[in-house]
Amino acid sequence: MAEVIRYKNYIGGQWVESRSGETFENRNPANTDDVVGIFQKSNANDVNEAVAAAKEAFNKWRLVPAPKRAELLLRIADRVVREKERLARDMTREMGKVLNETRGDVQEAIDLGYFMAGEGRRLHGVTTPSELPNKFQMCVRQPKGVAGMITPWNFPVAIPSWKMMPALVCGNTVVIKPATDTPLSVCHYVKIMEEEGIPPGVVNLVTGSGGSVGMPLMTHKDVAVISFTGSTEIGRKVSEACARDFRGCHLEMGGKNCILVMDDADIDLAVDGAVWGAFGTTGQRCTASSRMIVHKNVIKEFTDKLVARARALNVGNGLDESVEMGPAINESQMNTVLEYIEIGKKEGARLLCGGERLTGGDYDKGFFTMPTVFADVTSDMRIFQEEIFGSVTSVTVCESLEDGIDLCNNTAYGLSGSIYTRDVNNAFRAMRDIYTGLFYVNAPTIGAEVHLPFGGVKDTGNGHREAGVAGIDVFSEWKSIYVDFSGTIQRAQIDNR
Ligand code: UN1
Repeated sequence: MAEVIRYKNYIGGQWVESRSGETFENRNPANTDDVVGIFQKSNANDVNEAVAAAKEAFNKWRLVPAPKRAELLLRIADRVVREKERLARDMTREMGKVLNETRGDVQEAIDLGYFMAGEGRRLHGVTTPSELPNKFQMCVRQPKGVAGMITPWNFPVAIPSWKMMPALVCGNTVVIKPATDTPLSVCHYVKIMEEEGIPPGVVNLVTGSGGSVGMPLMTHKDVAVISFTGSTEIGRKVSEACARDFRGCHLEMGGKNCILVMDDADIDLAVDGAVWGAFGTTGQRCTASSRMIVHKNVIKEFTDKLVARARALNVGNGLDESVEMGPAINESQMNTVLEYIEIGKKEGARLLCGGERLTGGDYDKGFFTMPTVFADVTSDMRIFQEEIFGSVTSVTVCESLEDGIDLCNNTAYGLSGSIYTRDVNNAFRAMRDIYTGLFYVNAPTIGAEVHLPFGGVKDTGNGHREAGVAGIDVFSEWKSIYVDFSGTIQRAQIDNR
């Protein structure tokens, strides 16, 4: 057996052990015999050191011209291109999703790196005339300072890149706490940044739990902004912790995303989308298609085809290229999924396929659940309302477009939605009336690209977006600058009236 590597924190340009003297082990969710690595079980002392290093580094980094900062991001992205396969393989080992998807995850970090590198030569603000003579005015973006990041396990490098790249290009310094289930990908990413020349203290990495690392980070007086992706339950705590000190706070939380299938849709295409949207990443995306709202005229055909496809999915270790769906991230997540399946059955939903843990042979070494489809799901059921984050989807009948739109909107969340239809009128009504931050026509609810804003409404977010130019807003403050070159006192709103 290969020796298990011990990974360290990265603070002030040094790889260091935690002050706690403790570590934790991380295992492959598809094969728990495979130890992915040993990581630092950090605490508030480590966070304090990382924030102090970031605060000091900010003094210089903020003055590096943005196009120069961008050149470094470009080099990092180029390097990630060269390391893509290694990063993807290790990500499959630590997270479980299949290789093609981890390659996509790494690609998303590359795309975002390139995009933000381009933004370094823009970082546009508005220049606008004054109401007074001989006066000039403009808006510039200023970095906020130390940016704290708490990232999830389902996109181990893509989501860290969505936060780190815009923060860095704006001139902020970073302290990142990756998910306890997936610290390895961020360790690799930060190592690449170090090797490509990120100055000491500009990026700091502290591994460990939400309670011991996340909490001290989000309550630290020297942290200017927190960017968090995770559950709505934890997001509420982050929001409260930041609110006390008016700390900037960007939250990206749960989803209960719908695919609305109309009776004029290409049903085979809709089924393709449903299978990918529901079972891609084992359903562990905030954008996963967890509710199919299907017109009564086509519900039988759609459901029969969906179930046949779900039953045929090849579930297993994502390192095997023929596998289509990997395991749940850990035992507790698997148990949550199995509990929701029991809840669905008790509520009277009809289980059409799946519904159990996969066992026997290699399955016993991982946390595998079957692709599961429930029918006869109604809007009062918990499996219709609550985010499951696993290989479970539900089918609900609708009578009409209006009824379908109402059902889609009947949730506390508002991340992603989709409609399958050939009728342009239906498509435009759904685009307008389904209340989400992302929307797709004739495609499932997953698959956002990095140059458009990503995020949601209602309990999914708190009004911010990441990725796209909008992602820069989280990490910069507007400063409006007025230059009066008249040589006289000029009173706005008074002297020109
Ligand atoms: C997530 O759902 O947790 O849009 C992130 C997508 C990916 C990112 C998803 N590009 O599905």
